[in-house]
Amino acid sequence: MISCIAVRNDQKTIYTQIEEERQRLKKKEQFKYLLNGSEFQMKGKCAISLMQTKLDIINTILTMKYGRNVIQSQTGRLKEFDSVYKKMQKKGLELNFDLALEKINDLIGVRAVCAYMDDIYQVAELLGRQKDIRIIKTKDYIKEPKKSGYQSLHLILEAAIPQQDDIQWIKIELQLRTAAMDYWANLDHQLRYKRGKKDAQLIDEELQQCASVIRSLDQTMLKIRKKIDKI
Ligand code: 0O2
Repeated sequence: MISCIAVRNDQKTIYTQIEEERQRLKKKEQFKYLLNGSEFQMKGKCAISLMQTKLDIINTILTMKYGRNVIQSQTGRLKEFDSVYKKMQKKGLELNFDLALEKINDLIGVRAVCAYMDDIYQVAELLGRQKDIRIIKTKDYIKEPKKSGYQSLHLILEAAIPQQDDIQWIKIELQLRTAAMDYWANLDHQLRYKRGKKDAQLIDEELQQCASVIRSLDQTMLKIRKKIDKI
Protein backbone atom coordinates (compact mmCIF):
# COMPACT_ATOMS: atom_id res chain seq x y z
CA MET A 1 0.00 0.00 0.00
CA ILE A 2 2.76 2.42 1.03
CA SER A 3 4.75 1.62 -2.12
CA CYS A 4 1.61 2.22 -4.25
CA ILE A 5 1.22 5.70 -2.76
CA ALA A 6 4.93 6.35 -3.29
CA VAL A 7 4.67 5.37 -7.00
CA ARG A 8 1.59 7.58 -7.41
CA ASN A 9 3.42 10.51 -5.78
CA ASP A 10 6.44 9.94 -8.03
CA GLN A 11 4.17 9.92 -11.08
CA LYS A 12 2.52 13.14 -9.91
CA THR A 13 5.94 14.79 -9.53
CA ILE A 14 6.96 13.66 -13.01
CA TYR A 15 3.68 14.97 -14.50
CA THR A 16 4.15 18.28 -12.69
CA GLN A 17 7.71 18.53 -13.98
CA ILE A 18 6.61 17.71 -17.54
CA GLU A 19 3.84 20.30 -17.33
CA GLU A 20 6.25 22.94 -15.97
CA GLU A 21 8.71 22.19 -18.77
CA ARG A 22 5.89 22.39 -21.32
CA GLN A 23 4.84 25.81 -19.97
CA ARG A 24 8.46 27.00 -20.00
CA LEU A 25 8.92 25.98 -23.63
CA LYS A 26 5.58 27.57 -24.55
CA LYS A 27 6.67 30.87 -22.97
CA LYS A 28 10.00 30.68 -24.81
CA GLU A 29 8.27 30.08 -28.15
CA GLN A 30 5.76 32.90 -27.53
CA PHE A 31 8.60 35.24 -26.66
CA LYS A 32 10.58 34.27 -29.78
CA TYR A 33 7.45 34.73 -31.89
CA LEU A 34 6.91 38.31 -30.60
CA LEU A 35 10.59 39.28 -30.87
CA ASN A 36 10.91 37.95 -34.42
CA GLY A 37 7.37 39.00 -35.36
CA SER A 38 6.82 41.59 -38.04
CA GLU A 39 5.54 44.34 -35.71
CA PHE A 40 8.62 44.57 -33.49
CA GLN A 41 11.01 43.94 -36.40
CA MET A 42 9.36 46.66 -38.47
CA LYS A 43 9.34 49.23 -35.66
CA GLY A 44 12.90 48.32 -34.68
CA LYS A 45 14.17 48.73 -38.23
CA CYS A 46 12.41 52.12 -38.51
CA ALA A 47 13.99 53.22 -35.22
CA ILE A 48 17.47 52.18 -36.41
CA SER A 49 17.03 53.89 -39.73
CA LEU A 50 15.76 57.11 -38.08
CA MET A 51 18.68 57.14 -35.66
CA GLN A 52 21.20 56.54 -38.43
CA THR A 53 19.73 59.39 -40.49
CA LYS A 54 19.99 61.68 -37.47
CA LEU A 55 23.63 60.67 -37.01
CA ASP A 56 24.30 61.34 -40.71
CA ILE A 57 22.84 64.83 -40.38
CA ILE A 58 24.83 65.52 -37.20
CA ASN A 59 27.95 64.31 -38.97
CA THR A 60 27.30 66.67 -41.89
CA ILE A 61 26.85 69.63 -39.50
CA LEU A 62 30.01 68.81 -37.55
CA THR A 63 32.02 68.06 -40.71
CA MET A 64 31.12 71.51 -42.03
CA LYS A 65 32.03 73.07 -38.68
CA TYR A 66 35.39 71.33 -38.19
CA GLY A 67 36.43 70.42 -41.73
CA ARG A 68 36.91 66.76 -40.87
CA ASN A 69 34.80 63.63 -40.64
CA VAL A 70 33.52 63.27 -37.07
CA ILE A 71 31.48 60.05 -37.25
CA GLN A 72 33.61 57.49 -39.04
CA SER A 73 31.10 54.64 -39.16
CA GLN A 74 27.84 53.46 -37.70
CA THR A 75 25.93 50.20 -37.41
CA GLY A 76 22.54 49.15 -36.11
CA ARG A 77 21.09 45.83 -35.06
CA LEU A 78 18.10 44.20 -33.41
CA LYS A 79 19.17 41.94 -30.56
CA GLU A 80 18.94 38.23 -31.39
CA PHE A 81 16.68 35.94 -29.37
CA ASP A 82 19.54 33.92 -27.79
CA SER A 83 21.24 37.07 -26.61
CA VAL A 84 18.00 38.52 -25.14
CA TYR A 85 17.22 35.19 -23.48
CA LYS A 86 20.67 35.03 -21.85
CA LYS A 87 20.41 38.62 -20.64
CA MET A 88 16.95 38.06 -19.13
CA GLN A 89 18.23 34.98 -17.31
CA LYS A 90 21.28 36.90 -16.06
CA LYS A 91 19.01 39.64 -14.72
CA GLY A 92 16.70 37.05 -13.14
CA LEU A 93 13.74 38.23 -15.23
CA GLU A 94 10.77 36.11 -16.23
CA LEU A 95 10.64 35.52 -19.99
CA ASN A 96 7.94 38.01 -20.88
CA PHE A 97 8.03 40.26 -23.94
CA ASP A 98 6.60 43.38 -22.25
CA LEU A 99 9.11 42.95 -19.45
CA ALA A 100 11.91 42.71 -22.04
CA LEU A 101 10.72 45.92 -23.71
CA GLU A 102 10.82 47.61 -20.32
CA LYS A 103 14.02 46.18 -18.85
CA ILE A 104 16.35 45.33 -21.73
CA ASN A 105 17.68 48.62 -23.02
CA ASP A 106 19.51 47.35 -26.06
CA LEU A 107 16.81 45.34 -27.87
CA ILE A 108 17.34 48.00 -30.54
CA GLY A 109 20.94 49.14 -30.71
CA VAL A 110 22.93 51.64 -32.74
CA ARG A 111 26.68 52.15 -32.51
CA ALA A 112 28.63 55.11 -33.87
CA VAL A 113 32.41 55.34 -34.04
CA CYS A 114 33.80 58.86 -33.70
CA ALA A 115 37.26 60.20 -34.51
CA TYR A 116 38.14 61.75 -31.13
CA MET A 117 36.92 61.46 -27.55
CA ASP A 118 35.47 64.99 -27.48
CA ASP A 119 33.52 64.31 -30.70
CA ILE A 120 31.51 61.72 -28.77
CA TYR A 121 30.16 64.35 -26.37
CA GLN A 122 29.40 66.79 -29.20
CA VAL A 123 27.35 64.16 -31.00
CA ALA A 124 25.53 63.30 -27.75
CA GLU A 125 24.78 66.97 -27.09
CA LEU A 126 23.40 67.64 -30.57
CA LEU A 127 21.26 64.54 -30.35
CA GLY A 128 19.91 65.53 -26.94
CA ARG A 129 18.72 68.89 -28.34
CA GLN A 130 16.36 67.27 -30.84
CA LYS A 131 12.65 67.45 -30.11
CA ASP A 132 11.89 63.92 -31.25
CA ILE A 133 14.56 62.40 -29.00
CA ARG A 134 14.36 61.92 -25.23
CA ILE A 135 17.51 60.86 -23.43
CA ILE A 136 16.40 58.64 -20.56
CA LYS A 137 19.76 57.63 -19.17
CA THR A 138 23.43 58.30 -19.86
CA LYS A 139 26.06 55.75 -18.91
CA ASP A 140 29.47 57.29 -19.25
CA TYR A 141 31.93 54.42 -19.38
CA ILE A 142 34.54 56.85 -20.74
CA LYS A 143 34.69 58.96 -17.60
CA GLU A 144 34.25 55.80 -15.54
CA PRO A 145 35.36 52.72 -17.51
CA LYS A 146 33.87 49.36 -16.51
CA LYS A 147 35.92 46.98 -14.39
CA SER A 148 36.75 45.02 -17.56
CA GLY A 149 38.32 48.16 -19.05
CA TYR A 150 35.36 48.73 -21.42
CA GLN A 151 34.92 52.34 -22.54
CA SER A 152 32.03 53.93 -24.48
CA LEU A 153 29.31 56.48 -23.93
CA HIS A 154 25.90 54.81 -23.77
CA LEU A 155 22.74 56.80 -24.29
CA ILE A 156 19.49 55.07 -23.52
CA LEU A 157 17.01 57.13 -25.44
CA GLU A 158 13.55 57.16 -26.88
CA ALA A 159 12.92 58.27 -30.44
CA ALA A 160 9.55 59.36 -31.80
CA ILE A 161 8.73 57.05 -34.66
CA PRO A 162 5.88 58.13 -36.95
CA GLN A 163 3.03 55.63 -37.14
CA GLN A 164 -0.02 55.75 -39.41
CA ASP A 165 -1.93 58.42 -37.44
CA ASP A 166 0.32 58.99 -34.50
CA ILE A 167 3.86 58.70 -33.16
CA GLN A 168 5.32 56.03 -30.89
CA TRP A 169 8.29 56.55 -28.59
CA ILE A 170 10.69 53.64 -29.06
CA LYS A 171 13.65 52.83 -26.84
CA ILE A 172 17.11 52.56 -28.41
CA GLU A 173 20.57 52.13 -26.94
CA LEU A 174 23.16 54.28 -28.69
CA GLN A 175 26.80 53.38 -28.08
CA LEU A 176 29.29 56.12 -28.95
CA ARG A 177 32.99 55.32 -28.96
CA THR A 178 36.28 56.09 -30.66
CA ALA A 179 37.88 53.73 -33.17
CA ALA A 180 40.38 52.65 -30.50
CA MET A 181 37.60 51.86 -28.00
CA ASP A 182 35.75 49.99 -30.73
CA TYR A 183 38.83 47.92 -31.57
CA TRP A 184 39.24 46.92 -27.91
CA ALA A 185 35.53 46.15 -27.40
CA ASN A 186 35.30 43.99 -30.53
CA LEU A 187 38.29 41.88 -29.60
CA ASP A 188 37.21 41.65 -25.96
CA HIS A 189 33.76 40.49 -27.12
CA GLN A 190 35.29 37.80 -29.35
CA LEU A 191 37.67 36.62 -26.65
CA ARG A 192 34.95 36.58 -23.97
CA TYR A 193 33.22 33.63 -25.65
CA LYS A 194 36.48 31.71 -26.01
CA ARG A 195 37.79 32.43 -22.51
CA GLY A 196 37.81 29.43 -20.25
CA LYS A 197 38.37 29.33 -16.50
CA LYS A 198 42.08 28.69 -16.97
CA ASP A 199 44.21 31.84 -16.60
CA ALA A 200 40.97 33.88 -16.50
CA GLN A 201 42.30 36.38 -14.00
CA LEU A 202 45.55 36.88 -15.90
CA ILE A 203 43.69 37.38 -19.18
CA ASP A 204 41.31 39.88 -17.55
CA GLU A 205 44.30 41.81 -16.25
CA GLU A 206 45.98 41.80 -19.67
CA LEU A 207 42.79 43.08 -21.29
CA GLN A 208 42.53 45.81 -18.65
CA GLN A 209 46.10 46.84 -19.47
CA CYS A 210 45.26 46.95 -23.18
CA ALA A 211 42.26 49.14 -22.34
CA SER A 212 44.48 51.60 -20.52
CA VAL A 213 46.91 51.69 -23.49
CA ILE A 214 43.92 52.45 -25.74
CA ARG A 215 42.82 55.18 -23.36
CA SER A 216 46.18 56.88 -23.32
CA LEU A 217 46.35 56.60 -27.14
CA ASP A 218 42.97 58.37 -27.45
CA GLN A 219 44.08 61.08 -25.03
CA THR A 220 47.36 61.66 -26.91
CA MET A 221 45.64 61.83 -30.30
CA LEU A 222 43.20 64.36 -28.87
CA LYS A 223 46.07 66.49 -27.51
CA ILE A 224 47.80 66.41 -30.92
CA ARG A 225 44.58 67.42 -32.67
CA LYS A 226 44.02 70.29 -30.25
CA LYS A 227 47.61 71.51 -30.87
CA ILE A 228 47.01 71.43 -34.62
CA ASP A 229 43.61 73.18 -34.18
CA LYS A 230 45.44 76.12 -32.57
CA ILE A 231 47.86 76.57 -35.48
P1 0O2 B 1 26.19 42.19 -26.61
O1 0O2 B 1 26.48 40.78 -26.97
O2 0O2 B 1 27.23 43.16 -27.08
O3 0O2 B 1 24.81 42.64 -27.01
P2 0O2 B 1 21.69 47.55 -17.68
O4 0O2 B 1 21.56 48.56 -18.81
O5 0O2 B 1 22.44 48.09 -16.52
O6 0O2 B 1 20.38 46.97 -17.37
P3 0O2 B 1 23.42 46.10 -19.45
O7 0O2 B 1 22.57 46.21 -20.68
O8 0O2 B 1 24.24 44.86 -19.30
O9 0O2 B 1 22.57 46.30 -18.17
O10 0O2 B 1 24.33 47.39 -19.48
P4 0O2 B 1 25.81 47.67 -19.89
O11 0O2 B 1 26.75 47.14 -18.89
O12 0O2 B 1 25.80 49.13 -20.12
O13 0O2 B 1 26.13 46.84 -21.22
C1 0O2 B 1 25.43 47.02 -22.41
C2 0O2 B 1 26.29 46.63 -23.60
O14 0O2 B 1 27.54 47.31 -23.55
C3 0O2 B 1 26.66 45.17 -23.69
O15 0O2 B 1 25.61 44.44 -24.25
C4 0O2 B 1 27.89 45.24 -24.62
O16 0O2 B 1 27.49 45.51 -25.96
C5 0O2 B 1 28.57 46.47 -24.08
N1 0O2 B 1 29.50 46.10 -23.00
C6 0O2 B 1 29.35 46.33 -21.69
N2 0O2 B 1 30.41 45.87 -20.99
C7 0O2 B 1 31.27 45.34 -21.90
C8 0O2 B 1 32.57 44.72 -21.79
O17 0O2 B 1 33.15 44.56 -20.72
N3 0O2 B 1 33.14 44.29 -22.97
C9 0O2 B 1 32.53 44.47 -24.18
N4 0O2 B 1 33.18 44.04 -25.27
N5 0O2 B 1 31.32 45.04 -24.30
C10 0O2 B 1 30.68 45.47 -23.18
P5 0O2 B 1 25.46 42.86 -23.96
O18 0O2 B 1 24.04 42.50 -24.14
O19 0O2 B 1 26.06 42.54 -22.63
O20 0O2 B 1 26.31 42.16 -25.04
